[in-house]
Amino acid sequence: MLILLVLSPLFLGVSMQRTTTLATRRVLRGWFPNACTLVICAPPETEERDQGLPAVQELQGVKEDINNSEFERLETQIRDLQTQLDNLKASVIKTQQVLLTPHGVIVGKKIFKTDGTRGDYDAGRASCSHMGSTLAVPRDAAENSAIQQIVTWHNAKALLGITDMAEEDKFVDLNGSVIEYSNWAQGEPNSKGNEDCVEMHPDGKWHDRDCALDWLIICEF
Ligand SMILES: [Ca+2]
Ligand SMILES: [Ca+2]
Repeated sequence: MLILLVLSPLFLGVSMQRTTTLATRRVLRGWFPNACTLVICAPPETEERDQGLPAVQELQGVKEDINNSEFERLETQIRDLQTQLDNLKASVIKTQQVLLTPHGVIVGKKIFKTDGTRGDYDAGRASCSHMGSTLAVPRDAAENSAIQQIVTWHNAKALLGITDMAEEDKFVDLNGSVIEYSNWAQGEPNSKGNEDCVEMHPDGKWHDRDCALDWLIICEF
């Protein structure tokens, strides 16, 4: 009886602590089989859980508040970054326009440019690719006119990014798509010999020619 009186505060203390684990209680019960009457004084397991629920909900609410706050902060950061990116893009385009003048021509969203490089079809493709661009392909009269300006300045004939290498008389761009705009000179294309490439003359007209010839290389950006 004396032992039980001495141990009572211990068991009561243990039962009142939420951090006491079920495993700990099982061990204590194993040590003192008769102490079950004391342990039963502790709140039943279900009662403990019920009392704990409001605290968990409160914590969950705090967690959600933090998450929402973090989400809003990230949203604001993304918007700021998007604005900075848009400004940077506009700045780059403007810089290109300045740097290209008077060596390039801007038409719509396209820029046609040459650095005076000359070469055949393979060299021309490689040269433009080296600058992160492709051979010029006029898609309409305005673009054709823009390229013609450059051709006239250089008083040369320029290579276009158009061929009928894959299928005779089927002229495609560098992506393999059949061209929808053309400005052939009278009698062209006539595929004399082996003419699978296209050149532009100073008058803006197109001629199919041998791809091994030497042309002014104009790239588009
Ligand atoms: Ca041909
Ligand atoms: Ca021809």
